[in-house]
Amino acid sequence: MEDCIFCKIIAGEIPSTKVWEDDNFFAFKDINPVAPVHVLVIPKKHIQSIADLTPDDVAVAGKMLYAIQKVAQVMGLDKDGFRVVFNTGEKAGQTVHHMHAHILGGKEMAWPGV
Ligand code: D5M
Repeated sequence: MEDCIFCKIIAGEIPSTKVWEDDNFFAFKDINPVAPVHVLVIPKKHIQSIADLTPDDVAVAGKMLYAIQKVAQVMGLDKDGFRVVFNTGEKAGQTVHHMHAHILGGKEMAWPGV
């Protein structure tokens, strides 16, 4: 999608630190990390947010969880644990309107964290 920074990252038009990719997803380091490991996983299809999913997106949404598992393994987080965050909409603090999962790890985390 035009003017979407994450679509431009997928297309290689904006540089990123890629950590993993397959046919449907792209994962790269967050530019403003809030944990020792902070990676974003995005679908290559432009979907604005969880709130915008349609029935046609159900397969990609399910595959995204499995992609998150793969990225957590690549980043060495699968043994100690990791947190997955989908900020969805303005009040949740979503600033980039291309659905993305934050994978956070490499430290002890408190809960609840809202
Ligand atoms: O999170 C959007 C996240 O996207 C935020 O943590 C910064 C990150 N971001 C924005 N631009 C870039 C680029 N160019 N590279 C890497 N990371 C980036 P949200 O959940 O929407 O608040």
